[in-house]
Parts: sequence; C-alpha cells; structure tokens
Amino acid sequence: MGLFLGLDSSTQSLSAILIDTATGQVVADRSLVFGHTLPAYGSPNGFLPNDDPAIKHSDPLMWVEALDRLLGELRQDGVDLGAVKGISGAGQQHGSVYLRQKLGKLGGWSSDTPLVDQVRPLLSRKTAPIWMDASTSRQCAEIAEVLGGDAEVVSITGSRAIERFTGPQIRKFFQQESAAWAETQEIHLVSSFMASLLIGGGAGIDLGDGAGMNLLSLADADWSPRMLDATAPGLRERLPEVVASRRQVGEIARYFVEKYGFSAGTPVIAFTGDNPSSLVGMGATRPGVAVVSLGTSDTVFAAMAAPRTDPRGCGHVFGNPAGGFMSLICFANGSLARERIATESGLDWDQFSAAILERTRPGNAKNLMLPYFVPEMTPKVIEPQPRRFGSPEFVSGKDSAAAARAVVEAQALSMRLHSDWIGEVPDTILVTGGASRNRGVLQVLADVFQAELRPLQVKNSSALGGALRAAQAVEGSDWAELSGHFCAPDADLVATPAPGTRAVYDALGGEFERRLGELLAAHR
Ligand code: XUL
Repeated sequence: MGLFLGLDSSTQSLSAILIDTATGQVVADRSLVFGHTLPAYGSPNGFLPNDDPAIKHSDPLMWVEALDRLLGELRQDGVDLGAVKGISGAGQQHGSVYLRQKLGKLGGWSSDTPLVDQVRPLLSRKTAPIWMDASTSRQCAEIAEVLGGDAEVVSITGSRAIERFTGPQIRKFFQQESAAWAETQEIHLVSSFMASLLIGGGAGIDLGDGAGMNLLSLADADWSPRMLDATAPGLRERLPEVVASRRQVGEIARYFVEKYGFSAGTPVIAFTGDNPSSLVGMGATRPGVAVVSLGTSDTVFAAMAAPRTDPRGCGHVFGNPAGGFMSLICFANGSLARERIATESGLDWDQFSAAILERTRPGNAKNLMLPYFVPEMTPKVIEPQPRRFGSPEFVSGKDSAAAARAVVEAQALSMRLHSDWIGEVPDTILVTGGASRNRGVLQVLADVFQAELRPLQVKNSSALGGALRAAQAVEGSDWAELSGHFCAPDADLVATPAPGTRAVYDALGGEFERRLGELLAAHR
C-alpha cells in the first residue's frame, strides 16, 4: 500500500495525479498548461504555428521542461515524492521524437544541469510531429500500395495507413530530411520518451500506444517486418523494443532523486497512449461500457473481447493496457471547435451551457452544422470547412445560442455515426475530459446516444490511469478493486436522455449523414 504517481503529457498540458492505495484517496492533482507556463515555446495551444494547416508539430523540449517544472511544483506543494512506490503515465498518441543517440547508452542525467539542456543536443529533429498533423497522405498511399491495399494494413495493424500515425510520419521524415534521418538513431513516441526521461535511459513502447503507429502486428505483439520495410529502410534498429504495458522499464533516474526527493529504486512502469490510459482511469478495462473523452480531440473508445475493425476505415484497434484490445475513434474537431464557437459567440462556458439548455431545444429548430474547423480524420476532411444549414441568422453566425447547440449536436451525431461498428450502443457511457463538466454538452450527448452519461469525479482520467497502472504493476492489485476506489462517477453531473429526444435525433442524424455525404462527395 502506498503512493503511486501518474503523469499525462497531452497536447496542451502536462498533468500529475498521485493516489494513495491505503486510503483510496487522490492526494495530489496538478496540471501545467504549456501555453501559459512556458510561453517561450511559442505554442499557445501546445503546437507550433505553421502556414500549412495540415502540419502540426510541437517542440519536445517544452515537454521536457514541463516535467521538471511540474515535479518542482508538486514538491513545493509539500508532496512527499520519496513515498512514491511506482510511477507510470501516458502521452498524446502518435507523436514522435527523433534522437541522435540511443537513450539506453546514455548512462543517466547529470544532476547539475537542467534536463532540457541535456536533451537539446540529443535531438536529431528539432520538432515532433503530433497527432493533429495531416500532411502524410502521399506516404499513407505509398505504404498501403506496398502492402497490397488498405485491407492488408488493417488486418496487420488494426488501422489503415493514417496521416497522424507514426509510420507515415517517419516515412515523410526519411524522404524529406535524409541527412537528419541518417543521424537519427532512435525514435520514441511521446509516451516512451517521457518514460525515458524519468529513467535516464531507453524505455520500450507499450502495446497500447505502439498500435497507433501502423508498424506493429497486433497478432504478434511486435514490430511487423512488412510494415517496417514499407515505411523506411533501417527502421527496425531505430525503434525501441515493444513491451507489455505492465512491464517495469527502469528505475527513477538519480537526477529526480536528487532534485525532487524520490526514493532511489522507485520503479517506472511502461507509459502508454492517453486514450488507453484513460480506459484504465475510467474503470472501463472490461467490455460492455463505452467511454467518450472530450479533450483537445474527442474520442470514443471501449474495451474489446476480440479485435474487430471499422469497415469505414476511420476507427482503430489498440492494445488494452489491462490485456486484450480496445477500439478507438478520434475526432480532431473536439475542444478546439467548441472553443472556436464559444469565442466567436462571446460565450463563457456557463453561458455556453445555458445557451444549450435554456435558449435552444433538442434538434435546434433544424439548424445544423458540419463542425470542421481544423482538418478532420473522422471522416477525412483535409480542407477545414465549417458549414451551417438552417435559419438565415444561424447561417450568418448571428444566432450564438443556436451555434453553441449546433457544434455539440454535430459532434455527438458524428460520434454516434462513426462508432456504430464497435457494437451495440451501451445504455451507459462514461465521460471524461474538460468538457465533461459542462451540463449542456452532457445533456446533448445523453439525448443523442439515448444513454446515461456518467462523468468521473477525477477530471484527468489519463493521468489517473497512469497511477492505477503503476499500482497494479507494483502491488498486483485487482483492477475492479482499484476502479471501485478511484473511478467513482460524479453523481451531481449524471445526465439522462430527455423524453422524446430519440425521434428528434434519429431525424437529425439522417440529415447530418446526408449533408456530410454531400461534403465528402464534393471533395472526392
Ligand atoms: C487518438 C488521437 C488523439 C490523441 C490526443 O488516436 O490521435 O486522441 O491521443 O492526445
């Protein structure tokens, strides 16, 4: 029994949650928002500006500096990091970090120099492409062609070749920056990079996050030689090993022991992707319950007894860190789209919720939006192009209440439509992420899915998942017992479907699908 630390390095912030398995309490919960705390990195939303909307990269040094800062803040808060018995965590999925040295040969960090200054000279590529990048359509087509088509890529990796996935991103780097590629000795995911920082060495890539690379064979739980060959020459020797999610990848580096008071020998368990980690943090590791995560991206996911694939080619199969597999569908136009409408309409989040609950009605008087403000992956919309249909006030952007409801209704309808392949819609959906505290958003989701929506008490389920995974790996605790203690829903916020809304959203869902079909056909 003891303290376990979970970290989550996401698009816009780094978060930490500390749990005490003896008392069943969360003892610390802290986040550092990159755009606020580290403005020198020029990334107000966590990524670097680029004239090409398809290119989205981040500065990995920002993540390194954030780690030092956040641990320093925890210590200042009086948290006894020396009592931590295990650490794990998660990273935004698919993003990749390129190094000119194998981290396994590093021999630790020096405690006299800030970590960021020690990592800077190791980077063979200054920036890391992240999950929002949509610039690799050519590479995806090339990879699929070598494999003999999308179906083969799906059957090996669980997804067709996808722009944001790491393999196509690696291929683009190899093709376009051959000198830097030649200097690259090791490639990490954000998750394995963060774990590597903590151990001062090379951490393996776990099956949950590794499945988001288009490089791993789900059946073999290891790199697929055919996928590697189709991606870039000499890739195998540049990749860390694939490890089981519960594997200890090392012990905390002396740097963190000396600077922040961790105990020498504290085990670090493999990090995973933020969505697989959330599956654990939501207490949803067994099939039968779906999770909606409302973050920078919106995602819908669920544990799967056996891998099943999406006939539309938008969904994915990843490893479930608790064993088996999980489905995942990701929507790029999540909180950035909601924020865009809130800002344009001059609404704060309470007013946004009131606009939905008090100033508009389910079905939005037939006002409908296609909410694509940034390039979308589900479905594939490369050119951002929000569309509005309905009353002249709504279409011209003058009806702020209708706009608030429209963006959320469209997001919920799109989630319902594009998650139909994962099986029956459950009657309960667990919900997490920043927007999961917004009553208006929750009510629309409950009405569209005709399900009870249960938000978690803890806001950051991905960081919580890290702490739970560390506890399970170190203490051998039972998943059900851990989730019974830490994954309780917030009873005040539970939303249930309002009477009469099923028919409203069956009709609006049909209209959404028709309008979306027109948009996609126009760009084929
Ligand atoms: C999942 C995905 C996003 C990121 C966000 O495939 O791309 O949800 O993991 O951090």
